[in-house]
Amino acid sequence: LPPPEQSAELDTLMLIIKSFLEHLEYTLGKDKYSATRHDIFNALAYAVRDRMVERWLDTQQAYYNQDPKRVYYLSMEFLMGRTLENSLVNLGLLDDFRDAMNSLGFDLDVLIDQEQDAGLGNGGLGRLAACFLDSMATMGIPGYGYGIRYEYGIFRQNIVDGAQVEYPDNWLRYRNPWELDRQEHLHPVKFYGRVVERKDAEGNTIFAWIDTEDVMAMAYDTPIPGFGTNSVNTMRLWTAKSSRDFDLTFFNEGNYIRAVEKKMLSENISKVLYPADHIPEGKELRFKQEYFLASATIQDVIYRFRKNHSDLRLIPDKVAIQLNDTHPSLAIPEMMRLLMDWERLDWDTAWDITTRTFAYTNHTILPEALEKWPVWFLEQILPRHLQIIYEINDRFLAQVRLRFPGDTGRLERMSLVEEHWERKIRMAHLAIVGSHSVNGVAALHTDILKEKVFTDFFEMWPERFNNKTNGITQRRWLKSANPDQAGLISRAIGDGWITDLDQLHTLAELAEDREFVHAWQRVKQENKKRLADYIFRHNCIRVNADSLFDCQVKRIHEYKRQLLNVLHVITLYNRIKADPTGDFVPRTVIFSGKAAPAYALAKLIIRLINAVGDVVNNDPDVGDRLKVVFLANYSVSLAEKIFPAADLSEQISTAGTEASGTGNMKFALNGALTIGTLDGANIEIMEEVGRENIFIFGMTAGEVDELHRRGYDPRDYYHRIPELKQVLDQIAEGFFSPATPDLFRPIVDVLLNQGDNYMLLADYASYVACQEEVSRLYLDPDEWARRAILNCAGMGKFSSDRTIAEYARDIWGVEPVEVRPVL
Ligand code: 26R
Repeated sequence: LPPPEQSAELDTLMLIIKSFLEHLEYTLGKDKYSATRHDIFNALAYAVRDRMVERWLDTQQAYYNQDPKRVYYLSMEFLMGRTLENSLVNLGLLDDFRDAMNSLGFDLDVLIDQEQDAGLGNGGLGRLAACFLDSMATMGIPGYGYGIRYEYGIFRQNIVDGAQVEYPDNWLRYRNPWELDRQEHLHPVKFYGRVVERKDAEGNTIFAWIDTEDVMAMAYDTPIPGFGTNSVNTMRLWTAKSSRDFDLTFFNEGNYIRAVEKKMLSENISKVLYPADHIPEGKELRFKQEYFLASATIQDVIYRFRKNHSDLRLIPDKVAIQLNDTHPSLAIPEMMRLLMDWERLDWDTAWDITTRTFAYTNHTILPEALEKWPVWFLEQILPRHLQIIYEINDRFLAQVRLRFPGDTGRLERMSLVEEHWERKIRMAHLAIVGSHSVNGVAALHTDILKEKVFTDFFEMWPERFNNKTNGITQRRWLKSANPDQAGLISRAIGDGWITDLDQLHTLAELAEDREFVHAWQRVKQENKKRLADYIFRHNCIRVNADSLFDCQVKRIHEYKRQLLNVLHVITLYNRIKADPTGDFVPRTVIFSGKAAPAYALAKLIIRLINAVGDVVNNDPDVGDRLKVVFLANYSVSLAEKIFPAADLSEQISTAGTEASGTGNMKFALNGALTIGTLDGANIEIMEEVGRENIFIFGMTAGEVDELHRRGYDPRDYYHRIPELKQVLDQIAEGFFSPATPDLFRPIVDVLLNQGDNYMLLADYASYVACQEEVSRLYLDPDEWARRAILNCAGMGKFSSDRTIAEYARDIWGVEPVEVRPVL
């Protein structure tokens, strides 16, 4: 770089161009003849990264010098999506880079749209982690994301003959320009082996975990720039590298190929993200991944702490560790192991440090999604940790016995060990006992944790339980994803909302302003046209951009009830067929979402959606009054195209099952109205936007419980509601699958003969009636827009900035650090 006097004179534009060209030539070794589109993207990305690195180093230096308390966010998933546009937005360089690339003959928007998503997550939990990183950086909170650098992220979903087909997501193929490998940050992670007891010089017992197979964890760092600040935080992802020990043990045996094979196998740990979402996997490799993250991270945390401190008892004053669900909860026994076996602290001291450092967030109450690992996994793979977990359990149960003498049922319920025919460790119990804070992710969810899922623990430690309602970052989900709506808002109320979302409240006054309302409608219309184009290009379906865009986008799961939506679609279809010349409010029903590859029923639901689409979309009686679209490969970048174009947001889970939801917030922020149940954060959205500005239907969580208690028979509804019966009979009898009439029978079977666990039939009538209200309102575009504006105006609470401020204050005890640029 030229000296500062000179660089100040050089036009910003010229500097960007120079930097881009230098990277193309010297980093990538390409010229204008040989550069591929990937080279162009990568050269651009490096030019952007350079502009983060200085602030990054300044930030890390400031943290080192000021030595504030730091937060470590441990997560098996970080669903980051694309990085280029977000970095430019947060650095305030979007326009400069657009101009610079323009002058070279490139369209920045095309380059932005060319980036591969970093899809290192399944859904809500992983995307929440990504939003939290953005908020921590923006607010200047010294936070680190720690995770795994999977070589393959969430699978790519293709739709072939209506069915989901999975392909590997080889996201690193054209290199990842955002990361820096840190060859020097290496930690050994041990597996297998055995534990022996020895005596030290003073006669104390020491536990040695020996004869282990070690894998090295190597760090890759990605800068996380805050918006409009000098703070740039770090996301550190671990990759598995074979250790030299493999060479020693196996190469000495003289079998070269077997030795190389062993080395390769050890690197499999970070190969692939498990695509399970809410469905149990129970696989040894997944268990190893979880320990790999836990061990490498805790070693790193202690190493960083030790750079400034010698007294380990100060760890809780300088370190907060947040567990994103139980997936990284082996970090608790790992911390105990390191403090005792390596640092030689006694149990009580180590336990005090550990519990004051850890905090646990629960993200689901579905029983099948609560992690339990077979004891024999630990016996074989982590024998020392099993000892420690047993000791934690013994001491814990002794406490329970003191508090609740004679209550053996309680002991059984609370034990970390589930004693069935296969003994298992209950990871949530471990996380609760080893933490000082347990939180749910929406008010209702936290209440359910206290009153139903972890009642015994709540009775023992009520002060440990707290709520942190989820949030989303408005930088990505409004400013970048929906620049036209963002621009309209900023022209009307200024751009303070970008870092203070509560300022959207001011929009409420404009909901009555004719000019603003019309501008709002034009923005939505343009967004819908863009999505209609996308649909035509990808699905060859022409949709009416004036129709109501009715969207349900999220993982496919029975509890989220995409099926209920399908039942409504078929009902509409039948109504049109029964009265082909009748007046119907035109709708385009859009679905998108992946099913876990092993979740047969979820995959069948995808086939049903596409089969219904085939019938509906090709029926001349229907015309453009109803279309059904399934958009393949739902991802962060596809979501960024859907939310801005949505009129209606479907949030229709059975009350009491969706912990929070975050898509619900993204839709409302982008001016969609919600049709939803009183579940998760929907309840809080209703409180913010007003009961009259949201479409609520169905049973409450209490009523769901009550109906279960009374005895629920879905067939009552089937026999009582003729339209419902017609729809179910059509599905069962092959109306949508004439070539294979029995194809969808299992779906109807689940609803009628297997108990309809998520009570679709009980909510059907109320849902259909509510959808009629939706259609009626859509006939009044100004009233619709007024309510949409009020929804957007009410979204202030749902910024992840608010969520993070609450974690920082109530759980972590951390404060923002001011980062002055070092000259
Ligand atoms: C262990 C394995 C089976 C597994 C279970 C569940 C793996 C992944 C999950 C995903 C869960 C934890 C999840 O993503 N939960 C979602 O978290 C979001 C963020 O808090 C919530 O908004 C959303 O309601 C919830 O389903």
